[in-house]
Amino acid sequence: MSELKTVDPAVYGAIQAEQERQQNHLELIASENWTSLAVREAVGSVMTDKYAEGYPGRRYYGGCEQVDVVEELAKNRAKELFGAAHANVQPHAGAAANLAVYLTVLKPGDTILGLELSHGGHLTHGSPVSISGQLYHAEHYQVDPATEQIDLDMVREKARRVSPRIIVAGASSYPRTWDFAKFRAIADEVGALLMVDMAHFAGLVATGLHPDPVPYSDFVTSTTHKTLRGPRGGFILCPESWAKAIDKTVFPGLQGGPLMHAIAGKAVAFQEALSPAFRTYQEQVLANAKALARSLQDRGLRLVSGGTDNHLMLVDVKASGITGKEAQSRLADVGITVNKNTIPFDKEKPMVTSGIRIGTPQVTSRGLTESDMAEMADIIAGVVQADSRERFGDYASRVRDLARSHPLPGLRP
Ligand code: DSN
Repeated sequence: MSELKTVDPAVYGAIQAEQERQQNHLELIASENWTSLAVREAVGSVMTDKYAEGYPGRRYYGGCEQVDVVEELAKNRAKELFGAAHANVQPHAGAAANLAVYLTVLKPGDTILGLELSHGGHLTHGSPVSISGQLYHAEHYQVDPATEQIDLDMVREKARRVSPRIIVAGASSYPRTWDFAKFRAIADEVGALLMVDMAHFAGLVATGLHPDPVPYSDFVTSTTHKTLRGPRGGFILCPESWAKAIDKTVFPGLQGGPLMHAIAGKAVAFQEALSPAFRTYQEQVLANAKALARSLQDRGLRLVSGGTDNHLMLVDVKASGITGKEAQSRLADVGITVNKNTIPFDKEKPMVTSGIRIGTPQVTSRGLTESDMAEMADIIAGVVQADSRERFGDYASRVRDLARSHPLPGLRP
C-alpha cells in the first residue's frame, strides 16, 4: 500500500498519471531521459533530510559522515568518468553551474561570447532575459547561413572584435560536434577563458563518442539528467588551479545547503556511466539519431545543417508548411512529445518557431532501435505533412504499439 496514496491522493494521482503518460507516449525531448530504479531510489532516500553546508570533511553541521561518503563518491566518480582534476557536484542545475563559473571569473560588465540562442545556444550563455545577459556584456557568434554549422573563422573574427573575458562553447539545440581544440586556440589568441557547457552531450563525452572538452577548457559545466541519464542536477569540472575558487563560489557564494539526495543520485549515475553497458547505450543513442535523421530526410523533411552528429536533430517544419508550435501540438495528439524550437535565422517568434527539436536518449533507454526509428520517422513525417488532423487516429495507435512493445525499464507497479 502506498503511503503517499493515503496521505496525499492528489499528488499521488498526479505522479501515477505522469508515469502513465511517460509509459504510453514516446518522449523525444532531446534533454530528457529515463533514470534507473537505483538512481530514483537514491534520490527518494533519507539523504533529502540532511543539511550539509560546506564540503566533505569541512561541514557546518554535525552528523555529516554518510553524506560525506556520498559526495566523495560522486566527486571521485565524476573525475574518473571525465578525466578531470576537480569536480564540484553541488550545483542544483546546469544554470547554477554556469552562473557559478561566471561569478568566479567575471566582473559585472565583462564580456561573454556564446552561441546565439536562436542558433542553438542556451539562455545562460548571455541571453538578455537571463542574469548572464544582464550582469555581463553578452556577445554572440552564429552559425554560417549556408551550412547552418559553426564556422570557426567567424567565431575567431568575432572574438578578435569583441575581446571577451570568457568564450562559451556548447549548446542546447545544435546537432553537430564541437572542435574544442580550435575554440581553445581562439580563446588563447584573444586572451579569453574557455567554458564548455556539455550538458546535452555529456553522456557521449563520458563514453568517448564526442570530442572531449576537458583537456581544452578552463571550466566544463553540465547537467546530469540529459544524455548522462542521471537525476536532475548540475556539476562543474575544472583544473586544480580553479578548484578553490569555484568551490567558494558554489558555496557559500551562490547556494546554501547541497541537495544531498540529488548528489546521492548523481553518484549512482556516474557509477552507471562508468560501466561498459553505458557505452553500448550511447552507441545506440547515436545510431538511433542517425537512423531517424536519415528516415525523416527520406520522407522529405528538411533537417537544419543537413543531419546530425549527436543525439539530436532540428527539423525545419516551416519548410513543410507548418510552424513548430503546430507540429508540437499535432505530434502531442498522436502521443509523441517534442518541443518547438527556433532554427537559425528564424522569422517566427520563440513561442511559435519554425522548427522542432528531436532527441533519441529517452526512447533508446526504453530499448527502441534503428528499425523502430524508421517507423517513428514515418509517423512524424505523416503527421507533419498531413493536410488535416483527420487521419491521426491511425498514427496514434501506431505510437501506442511502439510504446507498448518497449515498456520503460524498472518501473514499479
Ligand atoms: N531546457 C534544457 C533543454 O531542453 O535543452 C536546457 O536548459
